[in-house]
Formats: sequence, structure tokens, C-alpha cells
Amino acid sequence: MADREKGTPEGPPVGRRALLGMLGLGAAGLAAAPTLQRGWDSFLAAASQEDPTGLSALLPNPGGFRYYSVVGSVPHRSEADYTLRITGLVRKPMTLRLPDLRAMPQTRVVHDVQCTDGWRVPNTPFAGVKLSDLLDEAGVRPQGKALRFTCFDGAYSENLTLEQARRPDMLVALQMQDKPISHAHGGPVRLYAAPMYFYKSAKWLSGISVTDEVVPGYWEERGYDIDGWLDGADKNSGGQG
Ligand SMILES: Nc1nc2c(c(=O)[nH]1)N[C@H]1C(S)=C(S)[C@@H](COP(=O)(O)O)O[C@H]1N2
Ligand SMILES: [Mo]
Repeated sequence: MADREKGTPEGPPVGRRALLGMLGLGAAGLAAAPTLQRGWDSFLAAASQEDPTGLSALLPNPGGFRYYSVVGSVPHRSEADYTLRITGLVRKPMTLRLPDLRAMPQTRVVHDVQCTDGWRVPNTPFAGVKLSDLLDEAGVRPQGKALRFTCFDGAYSENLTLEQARRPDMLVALQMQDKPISHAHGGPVRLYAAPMYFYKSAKWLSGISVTDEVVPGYWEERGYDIDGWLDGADKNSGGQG
């Protein structure tokens, strides 16, 4: 199992498990954690509040996924109050709501999901709007070189170069496994960067800003590669689209 502290190329200086040890948290505390009444997503979300560094990674993970959030609690955004702002070096800054995103052409991408912690979920369908379509709509100015993604958890951020973002397998995703993306998985809207490690796929996406250079994201400021290519990703092709 490729743990972060075992020196994977993407690993940060201190692994999540090491942090856990430093915090003195144990799985026993989790076993006593609140009920499953509100469903698995809520349980994982609650567990992660005790465990911002990833203790929930030690829980069984139905479907192969594990819950990650760098903050304890994340506000919910619904149909009524979700917005995605596209700003920065664009001709036409935009604020999009869920119906706006649904009205755009939808692309479905099936790829293996892979976290740097070693877990992997094969053949996972995501669907949504191609980043390239959004960029065309907003009109990137000539100085634009990269995208910075921000999240309504108030903490996480990510980036892609424009060239990476224009691949047809880079999505602003509305669906995961052919269902609306749940809150726990970053819904209603998350990024899905199919050819890259899953940390590039920012959950709870609220902003896309076109920048004149790559701005390191949350984990990248803590030691991760800026380019999160999966082994075997075809870095030069447009992906599978
Ligand atoms: N906003 C936000 N996005 C995030 C993260 C996070 O902590 N916050 N973690 C990243 C990492 S490391 C992984 S592996 C995936 C986990 O997605 P999941 O919780 O849907 O399994 O989300 C990525 N996007
Ligand atoms: Mo991850």
C-alpha cells in the first residue's frame, strides 16, 4: 500500500498517518462516533471533523472511496444557493448556477480514480461540463496561462495549466457514478481531472479564476507535485474524448 509517508513521488513531507500519530487519535474514538442514522456520507463527514488529517481513511470504505476534507465541516450548497464564479483573465466573467451548467453539453468520462494514499476505484464514471467549453464561453484573454480553482469549504484550492484544462477529460462534474454528486464527494459540483491523481479534483468547487501563472494549491504548498499526472497518463493527448 503506497502510503504518503513511504515516499511516493507525490508524498508530502509528513504523511497523514504520521500526523494522526502526532495528534494521538485512535480508531477506538471513531468506533464510538455518532450513528449511521443520517447515512454513510454524514457519518464520514462527522468522523472527519474529529479527523481533519484523514483518520476516516482507516474506516471501511464502501465503493472504494474514502472521504477527504481538509476542514472539519463544509456548508451545504443546494440548487437554490450554488454558484460557480468564473473570473480573472477572461473577457466575460460569469456566475453560473446549476441549471446553467446542466443546460450546457454534458460529457461523460470513465476512468480509474487514484489517490496518492494508494486506494483506487476502477472505471468510475463522472459527467458534467468540459472545462474547455466553459473557457470558450468566458473567453480567455491572451495573458491567461493557468486556472486556479477555489472551493466553498473555504480552504482547498487547485490549479491546472490552460493546456491541461483544455483536454476533453477535464470536467466540471455534476455527476459521479451516474448520480448527482453527494455532499461528501464534493457536490453539487466538483472538478474531475481524470488523468491526474484525485487530489487535483477539487471538491465543492465555487470558483475558477484564469491566472497568468500557476498558483500552487493546498496540498502543493505542502509538498505535492503541481502536475499530478497518473502513471501511464497520456500527457500529450486530449485524453479519451
Ligand atoms: N475541497 C477539497 N477537495 C478535495 C480534497 C479536500 O480535502 N478538499 N481532497 C482531495 C483528495 S486528496 C482526494 S483523494 C479526493 C477525495 O475525494 P472523495 O472525498 O470524494 O473520495 O478529493 C480531493 N479534492
Ligand atoms: Mo487523495
